[in-house]
Amino acid sequence: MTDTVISRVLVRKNALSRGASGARNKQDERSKKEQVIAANLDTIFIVCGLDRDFNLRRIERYLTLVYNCDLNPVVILTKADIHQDPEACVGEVEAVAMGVPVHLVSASDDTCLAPLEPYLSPGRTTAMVGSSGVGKSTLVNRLYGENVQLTRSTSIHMGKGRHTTTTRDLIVMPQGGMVIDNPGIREIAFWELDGGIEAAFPEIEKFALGCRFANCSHTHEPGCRVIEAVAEGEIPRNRVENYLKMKRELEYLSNRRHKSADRVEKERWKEVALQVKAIKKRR
Ligand SMILES: Nc1nc2c(ncn2[C@@H]2O[C@H](COP(=O)(O)OP(=O)(O)OP(=O)(O)O)[C@@H](O)[C@H]2O)c(=O)[nH]1
Ligand SMILES: [Mg+2]
Ligand SMILES: [Zn+2]
Repeated sequence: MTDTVISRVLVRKNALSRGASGARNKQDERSKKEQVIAANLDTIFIVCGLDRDFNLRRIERYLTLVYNCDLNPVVILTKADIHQDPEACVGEVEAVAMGVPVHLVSASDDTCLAPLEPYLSPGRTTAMVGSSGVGKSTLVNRLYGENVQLTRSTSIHMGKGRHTTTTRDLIVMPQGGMVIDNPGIREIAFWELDGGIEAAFPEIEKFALGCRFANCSHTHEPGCRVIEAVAEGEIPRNRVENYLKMKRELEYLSNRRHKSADRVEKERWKEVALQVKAIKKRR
């Protein structure tokens, strides 16, 4: 144990939250528990490897999560050295992450780190999220200039598919800023419903304004501008599918939470009614 004294607790300005993990396929359980990954953040690095990890739909999901928490995402594509055309991947990500900075990181090139320096300036806090093995800790070490975090290559005795980072670590960087290295995220469960979908899919929201029905579900309705846009190749079909899937999921979560809030309220009044009855009886 180290001798550490908490001298002051800062007010939480913002937080990156997700639904509690470990409740796979149990939406009900998951929707009851919030897991705060980190708080008081300036930037979220969504770290993806340009290997089998590369997946635009997953990036859209991360963006929705980050926007739901009203935070600023930056996409970091690692392992550019093992991809034949990393620039093409940057283009693909930029097409689904409108206006979000996208940076390439390659093990064989240190100049790629320079564009990341502004995120590390004094007073700034950046949290890293991404699957296990994408190179979050490797990136922390390279930015730090020293091996402060254990990485998969330095822990050779570890079995495949295991998480190398198992704790959430806040690292004060030599640049003056702070970086939070996280264990790999296996499942991006949502917690908040707060405009993330609209922010992550601005062009779909714009097309939706042209739908005939205000409550159009963009699945079968006549006069649906979104369905039209897909047919005309203006939006990729799988992007719309992902959008609809996440929208349903978030609405389900929100409904569930509101329903349980209603139930709590009802039970409270039931309790009050019983007390009133008891008082009346005593008289
Ligand atoms: N070729 C190549 N390999 C990389 C790069 N970045 C990281 N790696 C390798 O990817 C493996 C995983 O890196 P880590 O930094 O441990 O990954 P992590 O994201 O921290 O993983 P968890 O802690 O399990 O979440 C290691 O073997 C790294 O050497 C890169 O840019 N290029
Ligand atoms: Mg790690
Ligand atoms: Zn529609």
